[in-house]
Amino acid sequence: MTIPEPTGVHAAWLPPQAFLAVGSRRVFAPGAGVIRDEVVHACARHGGRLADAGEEADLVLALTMAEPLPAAARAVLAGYAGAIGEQSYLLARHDGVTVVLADDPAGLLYGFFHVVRLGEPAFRGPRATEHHRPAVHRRMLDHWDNIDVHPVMGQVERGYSGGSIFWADGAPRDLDRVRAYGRLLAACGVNAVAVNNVNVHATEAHLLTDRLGEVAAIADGLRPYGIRVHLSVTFASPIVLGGLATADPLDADVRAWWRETTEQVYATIPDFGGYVVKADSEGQPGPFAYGRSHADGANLLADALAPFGGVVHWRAFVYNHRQDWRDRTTDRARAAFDHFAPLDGLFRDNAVLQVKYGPIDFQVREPVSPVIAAMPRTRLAVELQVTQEYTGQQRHVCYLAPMWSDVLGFRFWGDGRDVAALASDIVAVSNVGDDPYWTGHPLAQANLYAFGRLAWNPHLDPAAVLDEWIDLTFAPAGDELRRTLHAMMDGSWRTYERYTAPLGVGFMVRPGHHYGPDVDGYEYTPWGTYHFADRDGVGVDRTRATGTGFTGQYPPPWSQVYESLADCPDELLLFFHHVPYGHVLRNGSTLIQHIYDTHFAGAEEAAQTRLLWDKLAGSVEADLHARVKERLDEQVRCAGEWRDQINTYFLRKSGIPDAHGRRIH
Ligand code: GCW
Repeated sequence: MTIPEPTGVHAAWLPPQAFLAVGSRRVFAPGAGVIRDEVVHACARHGGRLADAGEEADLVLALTMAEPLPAAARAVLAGYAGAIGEQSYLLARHDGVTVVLADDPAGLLYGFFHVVRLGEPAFRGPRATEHHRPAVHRRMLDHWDNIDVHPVMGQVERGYSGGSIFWADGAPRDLDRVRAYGRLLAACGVNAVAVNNVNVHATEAHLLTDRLGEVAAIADGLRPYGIRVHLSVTFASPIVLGGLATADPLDADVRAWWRETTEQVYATIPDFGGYVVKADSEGQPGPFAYGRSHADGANLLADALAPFGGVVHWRAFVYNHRQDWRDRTTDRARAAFDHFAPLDGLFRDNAVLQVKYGPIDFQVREPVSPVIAAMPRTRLAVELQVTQEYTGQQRHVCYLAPMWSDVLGFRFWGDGRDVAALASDIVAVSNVGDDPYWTGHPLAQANLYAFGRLAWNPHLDPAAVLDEWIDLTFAPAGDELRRTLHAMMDGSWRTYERYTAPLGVGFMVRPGHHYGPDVDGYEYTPWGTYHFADRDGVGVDRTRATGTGFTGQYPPPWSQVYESLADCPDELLLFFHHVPYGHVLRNGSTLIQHIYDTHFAGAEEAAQTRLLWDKLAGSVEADLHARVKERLDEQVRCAGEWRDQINTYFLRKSGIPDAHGRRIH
């Protein structure tokens, strides 16, 4: 097989130069497959070569069961007591040889890319044996791709990188791009992909049956990279595709239909991963129509998948999107917990409840969803959003790894277990499309890379992950480029937070497309995303004492911390409390002054970011520089718009002037 390097498509974090250290060595890589191809390719470019058995090598990449193993590898294995395990690898230096050993091809592939990432240092000095294994078994990207171009959402729902890499003009695309994607994902540790939108429209429903061949082709493209394919299905499939009168999960014909259909799927794709389901959510069909629970719904599919080792990812994003804004007792933040916590223990082992990281919807700042703490007897997936729906839509620089690191490292209790430890899968909505840079904004590639790396090891430092990405993508990256990219990206999530909705209150975006400011855009709509600003204050009272009681969904100490106006962290204040403008924050500023200050500062930071990039003209590739520059121009414009709309809105509401007398309109 050749290395997929589609023409006209940016190499992202796998440019030829990133393979210099490996490709200039003598490499012993027995066995056919992707790794051997990679080594041959890299060596042809950089002057190294494949070593034969018995020959001296600088790098050994071998499965533990390979025969014969070179002496260095045998020594490393003999010196290591434990088992290596699935998807895992040992890395060591012995007698001047760098050794990677794994029990399975996936583990070896991850080990190979680890050596690529390390570059020259992988071949220097001694290195005691390191055992690398992923924190969670499944690290998955969900595509919200449609086959058809949806009249409102386009081809990729919430996609900001062009069309789908899987389909164009209603038909499957050439697989080269898919293979290149698989290669990039393997290099950052992702091992599962759901290929289509969770809002399953009429055409896409057929991927489960008569268009299954298209899914099989994608699976063929991704399989060599250790990636399994999953499919979003509509809960109404028995009706829509099977001609049955019902989709009732307890109906015998419905159960038989899913069983037989799933058998066909596995007959076509033996390593198929499973189904993803958005049910009873934003208009999608689900078990409620039949008076059944979401456990009934999920278990129906889990039972059909179980004989083949498949899983169903059942999304917990269930809420009333037709609520009356006048009704202050309904709180969208409560919905997932209210629906699902009572069902803990009722889901099958191969049903994975997929929970968005926050209780509302991928906002720039939310508390961690209390559902994650409430379901100890249920397998959970934590869902992140790499596509920047609410974080600048890949027009703004917004490096999200610091946010994900906070979320995955959050501890509900004092016992050391963090969110990552509670999750069996880590999932995110992909930000990739058929754009030549993959992600629209070239710097948004870093989010995709960082997602994979943090899903592999949630405790990695986001700045160190950024360094990895810089070193690979811009190999060889000079100090100035590295410093500048850190200055632009490390704090970019907080910068975005500063110029958009304040202190966890969320939304304030234009309804529909969700880009740019519109403070009251959602205030009198049925969507449940309100800020309740009036002349005296702003924020949502979610306390047990006087509000919606959402704070009670957290275990102590958080149920108390969030309940208390004095103890609630500033950055989440307006998520949990309705607060007067004169309220003094823990940082010493009044609420209103904090709003003004952060919005002036955030917009200014965006302008500084653009200046930093301007200075890099000539030191990065011209097209890439121009693409980022064009996006930064828009970010600066948009950040100014946010600053002015938010500050003006609150000045007019409160009548309280800015202490520094800056211009507010
Ligand atoms: O954030 C919202 C998006 C919808 C999306 C939904 C979901 C796929 O605005 O476009 O639908 O979340 O997560 O299901």
